[in-house]
Amino acid sequence: MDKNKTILVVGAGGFIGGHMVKRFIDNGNKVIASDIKPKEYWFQDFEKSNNYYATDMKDMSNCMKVAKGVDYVFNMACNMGGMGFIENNRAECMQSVLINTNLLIACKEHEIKKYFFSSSACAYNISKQQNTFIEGLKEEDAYPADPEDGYGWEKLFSERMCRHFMEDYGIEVRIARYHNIYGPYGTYDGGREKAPAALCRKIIDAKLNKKNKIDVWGDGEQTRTFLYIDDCLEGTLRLFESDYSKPVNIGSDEQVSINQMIDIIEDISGYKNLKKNYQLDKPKGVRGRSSNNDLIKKVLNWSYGIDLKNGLTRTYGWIESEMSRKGNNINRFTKS
Ligand code: GKE
Repeated sequence: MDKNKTILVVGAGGFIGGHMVKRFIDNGNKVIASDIKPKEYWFQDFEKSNNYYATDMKDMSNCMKVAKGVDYVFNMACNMGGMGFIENNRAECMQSVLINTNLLIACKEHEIKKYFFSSSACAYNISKQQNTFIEGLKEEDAYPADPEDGYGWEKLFSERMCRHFMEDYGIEVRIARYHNIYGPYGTYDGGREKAPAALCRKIIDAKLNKKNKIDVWGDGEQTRTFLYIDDCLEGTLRLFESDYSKPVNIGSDEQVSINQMIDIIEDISGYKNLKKNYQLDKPKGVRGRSSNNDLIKKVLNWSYGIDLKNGLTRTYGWIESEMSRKGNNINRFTKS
């Protein structure tokens, strides 16, 4: 990334956005960071950061103000979380379309020439995800369209908004479909957490409080792949620097059941043979999901490198240190 470019990261107070801001600051870029959360609730704090805005980017006037004078825009912002959140907040999730649309209009008005949009595996047709251990989803599997209700439709619609702003106004867009990104400095409690962090938290809590059982949503046989944050960032920046403007998977193809992931986390914790209370009424999402990485390998000549055991070891260690430091009054936000 050219360090002379000024970069706007929207969603800078969140998990992936926070890591992205740090990466750009370390690279020497001037970073404009914005998030709807008040600054004290941002997941990471950037002492050296140049300019940040705690403002609602669903509002057009805020987009016009914050985007003025930047070279690149990274839209990492949406109201989202794991299945526990997106299944119960569909209208909220759909409103993220305002962020993407108003940001693209601001790019057009300010003649900003390059734009990244963080899409999601939830854009994929759910009928192709009804079994466990499915074939990896290829980019064309998003059509015919039948994405995750609410959140998935917003992502798919916003992908097309990006495409048409490129076709009609010449804004170079880059679009990644993220497959369940996890790692330190993410949410691990409070309802927005995804499975990797949630299950790390539950096992750490069981270990700290000498419990012999954890709650698991569904029957534990549902399968997923999970991508560690460092690979997510690397893939995103390589994609941004490439000349490929259609949606592309950024995910892992190391597909595991939730029960298998729990076994990995128990190995990491040393606290094993926990009983599992399977809560069949909890949000489950699709039965199976995995990323096919043929296209990203072809386009970028790159693939992820951190496997699930390695990524979970780092994530578990961070959550354990946070929980030990804060006791059980879990605070979802921390300073880097
Ligand atoms: N969140 C969570 N918490 N999930 C659990 C838990 C728990 O304590 N126990 C078991 N699970 C199961 C869920 O029922 C689901 O079947 C699976 O783990 C993964 O749940 P998840 O990580 O919350 O979210 P999903 O992979 O189903 O969907 C997420 O996909 C991402 C893109 O790959 C979405 O929620 C978005 O975060 C995003 O689109």
